[in-house]
Amino acid sequence: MASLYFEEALLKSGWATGVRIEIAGGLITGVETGTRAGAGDERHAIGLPGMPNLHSHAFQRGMAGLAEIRGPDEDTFWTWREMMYRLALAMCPDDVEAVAALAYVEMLEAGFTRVGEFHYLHHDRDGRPFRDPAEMAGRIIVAAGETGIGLTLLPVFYAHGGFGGQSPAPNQRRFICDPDAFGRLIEASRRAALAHPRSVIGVAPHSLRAVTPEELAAIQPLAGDGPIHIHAAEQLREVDDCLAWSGRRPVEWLLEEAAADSRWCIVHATHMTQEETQRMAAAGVVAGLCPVTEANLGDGIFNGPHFMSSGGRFGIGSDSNVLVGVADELRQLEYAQRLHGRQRNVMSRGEGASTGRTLYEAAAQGGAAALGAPAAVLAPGAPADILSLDAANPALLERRGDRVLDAWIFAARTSPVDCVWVRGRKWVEAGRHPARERIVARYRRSIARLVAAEL
Ligand code: NGQ
Ligand code: ZN
Repeated sequence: MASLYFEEALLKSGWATGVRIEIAGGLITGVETGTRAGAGDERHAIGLPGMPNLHSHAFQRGMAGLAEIRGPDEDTFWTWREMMYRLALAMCPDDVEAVAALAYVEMLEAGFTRVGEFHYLHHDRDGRPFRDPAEMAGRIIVAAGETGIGLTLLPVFYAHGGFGGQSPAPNQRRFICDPDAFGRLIEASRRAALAHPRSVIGVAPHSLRAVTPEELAAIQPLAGDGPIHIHAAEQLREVDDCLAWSGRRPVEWLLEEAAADSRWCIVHATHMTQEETQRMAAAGVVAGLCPVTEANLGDGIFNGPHFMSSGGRFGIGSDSNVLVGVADELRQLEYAQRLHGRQRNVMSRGEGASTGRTLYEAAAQGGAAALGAPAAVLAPGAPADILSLDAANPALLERRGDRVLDAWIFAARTSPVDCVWVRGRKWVEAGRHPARERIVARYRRSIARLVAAEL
């Protein structure tokens, strides 16, 4: 048993001072407030629940910053995707493990304590399945285990290159399964995940572009009690193609035909009508918002005000991992809303409520739900997924309570994340992961080869 002492901490019931948190077996077993530190307590300034990262394609960290050069024609999401596919086609299992480990170190150092890995790079470079269908999934599991981040693995079902069962393109060959092969992949992934305790396995139909309604119905039960994630309505072209195919918009289609509910996470959900927004919120679907990537890819702006006023749930994801940061995602989310609506404090709960606090708590709750994980709160019975902030960071000086969150998210030049615990084990100290050096060195070898060969 260990105990942590925080001068102030954000508990389920709100901010408290003089907080002792007892931990045993990876869980929070006791929370005392208004108390002094005990002799053996490890002392910290500010305590927060760890943040779930509900949507990641870890391998894409390898191309971060490489797709910012203008091409011959208009640059779009679709031209970015061509470059992303070149990276995907170049990577061997060792590369995937090396790049994922770096991405997960960066996530932990940023304050993310669990990742939802939307994993679709299944097969060998020529498109042939590996002898072990979970060869690549296993590399994700090893990277998560090695770095300590909690894992919700979302093996992706991908069968088509466009709406209505179109054939996949040759450069999508590493992603493609039929429902039977996908069943074997899920089974093998479940076995491999036994190596990383408390990982959760869900199912991720890639998008309505990549699956038919029949396939969607066939794979859904493979999720068991786990979550179901899908990309939808990220780009206007996808909305138009979906309308042409079905007469309905992607989110509308998912709510009506797939009965998307609180087990579902719709990733992006960028382009929705007011009615879709309200219905998605009412259905309890979690919106998987990835504001930094959505800005980087030129996707559009989520209908934040209407979704929030309809009681919608959301979490944040670092998606392409072009830049990994808790504060970066939350700030970008709010700033896009401000620029769009020409207002301030758009995502705040209401008069007198801090925008930083509203964003942080909503994303922690929605993210945990979407990852099939226990609630992300500091309370007895919850996993001891915790982060501490450095109160000596200049941005945080003389800030207390909600103002700490506002300062971190909107005003800190350097990250104030100090220590990060996952299931009671400290994986980040003084802002650094202990294996960072070794993991960066391995990443450097992989990326040197990949850039020389393909990018
Ligand atoms: C992905 N990423 O699966 O990695 C997608 C791009 C697609 C984002 N949408 C590929 N951010 O949607 O076809
Ligand atoms: Zn994605």
